[in-house]
Amino acid sequence: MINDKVLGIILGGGQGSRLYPLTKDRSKPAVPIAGKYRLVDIPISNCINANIKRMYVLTQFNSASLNKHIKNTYHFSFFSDAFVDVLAAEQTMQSDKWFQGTADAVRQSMHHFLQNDFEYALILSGDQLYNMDFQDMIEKHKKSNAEITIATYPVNAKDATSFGLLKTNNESIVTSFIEKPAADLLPDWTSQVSEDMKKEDRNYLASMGIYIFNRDLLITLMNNPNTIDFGKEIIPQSIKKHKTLSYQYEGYWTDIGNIDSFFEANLGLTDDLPKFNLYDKNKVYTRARILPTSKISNTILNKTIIAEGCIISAEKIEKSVIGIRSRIGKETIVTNTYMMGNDMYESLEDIKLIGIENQLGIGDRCFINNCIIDKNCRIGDDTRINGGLHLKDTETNTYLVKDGIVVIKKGAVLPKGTVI
Ligand code: ADQ
Ligand code: ADP
Repeated sequence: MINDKVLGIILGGGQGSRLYPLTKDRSKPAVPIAGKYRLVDIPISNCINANIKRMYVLTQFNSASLNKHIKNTYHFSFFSDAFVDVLAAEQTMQSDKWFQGTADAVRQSMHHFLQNDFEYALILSGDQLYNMDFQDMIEKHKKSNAEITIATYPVNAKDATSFGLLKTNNESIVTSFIEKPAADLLPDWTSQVSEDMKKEDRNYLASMGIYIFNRDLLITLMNNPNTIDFGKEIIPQSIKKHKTLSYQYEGYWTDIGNIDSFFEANLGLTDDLPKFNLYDKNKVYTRARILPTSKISNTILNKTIIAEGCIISAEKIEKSVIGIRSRIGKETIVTNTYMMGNDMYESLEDIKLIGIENQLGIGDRCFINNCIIDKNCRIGDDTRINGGLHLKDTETNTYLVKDGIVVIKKGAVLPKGTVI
């Protein structure tokens, strides 16, 4: 089968500064999403669903939670050659530098990749939410005899400047490419798109940052140490020399690279018909935890996702995602919030020792709106957090406000009666 010849390479993230403070203590691929998953589960699951079972996750720094998650989640049969390996920027005899960019990350890891038998490298971004059929993309790549294939997505003029844009000929072969053009250059970059896309004014063809490279070409390209990024150098320099196919995708796809888009993507899962469907025959894999079911008393729930192992006595939870092992106290109202949950339960003895008012989770009579609560937070009774654009961007030891969204930092303790 063709996909036995594919190696998945997941770009797990640079400094992750756009997702700070969620990336303060963990690498970007380990950031929790959708109540029970990690960011890295999305590209890995897309690969597994396409029968691509050998993957590397490249990350700028190693974090205990990423390694633990990968180790505990992706164990394959003894008889299989499948694996998911994390490669963190490392010092070697050749290089003492962190990954300088996406191509540099791949270059510095080539010696690991080349230990495998593969014909195609599928290079993926680690911070996108989507469900794409890589099998079809690989088949089209092979059939067209391309050396590179770029997955592409029609976008509107407002979004177009944030992406690499390309133009193709009638055979979907890429003829020109520009990385994140200035707005005044946009009129030159419209493309032929389907009638449906035209109706939505999505007339620009954006690179999704998802690439297939033939093995030999990737080796050649990586031999040039002056190229740092795929978008800035490799792709623009390659299209004239190497046949590059555009593989157009029109399903749901979103970048979750900053706090605002991360928040929207999570809350979007609570829609009646979410654009990203977790209830699909294509599974999204994550760690199989042995957790009890959630226990809920006296709570009005509306458009809310609740993961396993929660103990909830709130008055109301609306348009929110409540992660594993969350605890929410009596008469509390939670709206438009992503609560990541907890890594552990506390015993009654623990709680007695630290004081009932300091236990994990959200206390009684709280009001929480427009908020991301990272793992293992302790939010005291009568706390009021009302996020929104009336709040200025700011940061304290326990929280950060970005674009009106209040992010409570991992492990933060908010004393009783805190007001934000
Ligand atoms: P960007 O997303 O802006 O544009 P970039 O910041 O290079 O590109 O990130 C691509 C992916 O690689 C992200 O998942 C990121 O986390 C990861 N990454 C970045 N630096 C890394 C490093 N040093 N080590 C490991 N991983 C790293 C790219 C393309 C555009 C395209 C968009 C689509 O350059 O042409 O339109 O993706 O989102
Ligand atoms: P997840 O359950 O989201 O996959 P992790 O595996 O990162 O999260 O974290 C759960 C882990 O937290 C447990 O496996 C355990 O090792 C660790 N843990 C358990 N008790 C505590 C504690 N009291 N403080 C911090 N971490 C703990």
